[in-house]
Amino acid sequence: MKEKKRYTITAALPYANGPLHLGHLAGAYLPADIFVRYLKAKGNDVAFICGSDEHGAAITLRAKKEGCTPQEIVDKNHEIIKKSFSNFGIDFDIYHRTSSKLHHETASDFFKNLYEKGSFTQETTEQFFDQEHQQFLADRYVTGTCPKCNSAGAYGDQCEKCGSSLSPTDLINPISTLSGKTPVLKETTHWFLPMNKHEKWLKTWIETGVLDGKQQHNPSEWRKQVIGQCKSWIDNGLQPRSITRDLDWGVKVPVDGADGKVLYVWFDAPIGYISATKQWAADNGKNWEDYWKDNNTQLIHFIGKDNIVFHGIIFPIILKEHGDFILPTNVPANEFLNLEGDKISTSRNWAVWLHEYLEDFPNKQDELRYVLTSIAPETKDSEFTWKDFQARVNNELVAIFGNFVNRSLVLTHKYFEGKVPSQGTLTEYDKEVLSSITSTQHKVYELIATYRFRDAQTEAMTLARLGNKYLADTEPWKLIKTDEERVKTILNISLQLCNALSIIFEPFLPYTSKKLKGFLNSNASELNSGHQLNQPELLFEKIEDEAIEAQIEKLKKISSPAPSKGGETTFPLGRVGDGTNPKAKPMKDEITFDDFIKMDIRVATILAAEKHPDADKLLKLTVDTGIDVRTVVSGIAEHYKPEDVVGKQVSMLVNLAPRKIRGIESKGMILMAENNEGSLAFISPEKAMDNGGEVR
Ligand code: B3M
Ligand code: ZN
Repeated sequence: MKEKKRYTITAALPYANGPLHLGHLAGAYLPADIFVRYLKAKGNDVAFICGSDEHGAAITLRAKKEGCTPQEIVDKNHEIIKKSFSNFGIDFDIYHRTSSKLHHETASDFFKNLYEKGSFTQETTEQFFDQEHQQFLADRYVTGTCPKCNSAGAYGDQCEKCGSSLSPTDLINPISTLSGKTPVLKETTHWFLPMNKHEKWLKTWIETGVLDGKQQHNPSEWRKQVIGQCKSWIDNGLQPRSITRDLDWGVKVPVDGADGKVLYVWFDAPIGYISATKQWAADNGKNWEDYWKDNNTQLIHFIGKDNIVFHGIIFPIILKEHGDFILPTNVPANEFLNLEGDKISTSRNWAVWLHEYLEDFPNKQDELRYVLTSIAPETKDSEFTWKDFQARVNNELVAIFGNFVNRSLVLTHKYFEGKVPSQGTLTEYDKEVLSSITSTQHKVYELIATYRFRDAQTEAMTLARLGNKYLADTEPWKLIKTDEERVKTILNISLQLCNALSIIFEPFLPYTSKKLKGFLNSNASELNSGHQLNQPELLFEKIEDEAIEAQIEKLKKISSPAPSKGGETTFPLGRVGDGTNPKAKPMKDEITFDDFIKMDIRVATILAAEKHPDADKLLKLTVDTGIDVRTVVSGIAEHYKPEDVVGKQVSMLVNLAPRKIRGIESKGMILMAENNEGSLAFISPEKAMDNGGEVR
């Protein structure tokens, strides 16, 4: 027998400043849960750790807005979030919280340990201060233009456009998002983690998996984008990072003279994994150190891509500086899930909230789990649409999985009083079907073990498909009149398949699996002949058009209009109509009319589009400009699929000197508008126009 292994599996601690939406589930929690259920099914020793991240400026700001204390905010949201997780079967061993005493002690001790070792530097610097709100501004609350890529709307800690790590003072034209005013610089003293000192070992560790001369992980098992992001951080040069803040909410800095200062939320939050493990161990008679300090334990962090640097670089530095702690063996980060053609935005309420989903679709958590895993953003951003949700539920869960199970059970009740018939003599086909049970399970587990949950679920579904095909091919309902023995064999095999489905689907669809085991009246790995089945019900119900239309309507109604559409909005950065979008880039230098008319802008139609063979971000477009048909290379591939742009009328700068872009000559430039979050839109004439029409 293979030796059972020990695993510490963490899922990013959600901020307790609002409820959970689809993107959260798809990003980190569902894959983590599938992985843990699989590990546990294999008999491993697993601690599945999560909790609420209850500190940080976002929470104090929310409290300010709602006129209550930060504690009230986190108390309320902690309960809502915890309930959503348990309602969706995300089966943590503990769901802890960072406002707990145990966490404050643990984080404080961690800081002290590093402080006494001299792992930090102390610096007095100037930081942005909002005079209207009389407070220092957290990095996220300063926005401005990125000094590296020049795009507007970069945050004080990071430009989401080019991924550069920034300091608020790097920003061009900084603005406080609290007051919308330009903040002033004021002196303050903080502790810094000199990340630059750690570049060397980090680089080796990330790139080769070698840590202190030993192979600690296998980088080929890490997702490319995770290694890529970490490497680019390191290659750009790591900077000392301040790990304390001027704030009165959080873990107090345990050093004399640090009044009014707390640990930076990203310093204490990952330590939350450790304090949660301590609590769980104390509650369950375990030793927490086995899960954090034993080299035989695998530590795996499930996160979204915006958290990569913290789990791939900063937390490992902190753990290694402390000493004795293990480092993660993998950080499976997901990309983002979009919703109905747009980024999920909590401020615009462009989201599907988990608790609301369950009100509208009671007991349909597995339907959502299924769809979210089918479209999991494992290697690139993906998109949830209600129509796709309906199609996957109706065409796959109902028509394939549910239908097969139902037919098998109903026929057994009809012909054999609900008792599993004997297997009899097997044909080659029967043997093939039976053997696919083991081979499918094997493939599914292999895919889960390598973090390919989407493929794993698709593979599991092949077994239900096979079952359907087997019944359609063998037609027991016809044979029953002439060959009852053969029907016994067919149904025995079908029921074995149903039973296997209940096992193989458990990590993905735990509620369905439980229901199916109930119909089969069994928890065993195989069904014996003579075994009595229970009366079945339908495993899945069809989702009607009206339910889907209602969801689409709801989304449109309750979400604030996108800023580009104008109107009243809850967008925190200023009202549309008063000309105060603080993320708008400063105006360029004045030009004359003669400068302007040098640009020849025309209406053009995109005739064909394909991905650039050598660049993910580029599309190669064939365009009718009314003057000619030509090729343009356009950096829109992250926003539009080739098939979505064909036929579009656009505005195009046609007299731009031709340039070679990644080996393809591009003549002209398609004009695009960009909104605050960096998504792009074509500048299309408001009605169909002749190609070649001038834009002036
Ligand atoms: N709360 C950020 C987030 O939810 C943060 C994760 C902490 S993990 C230690 O994206
Ligand atoms: Zn940038």
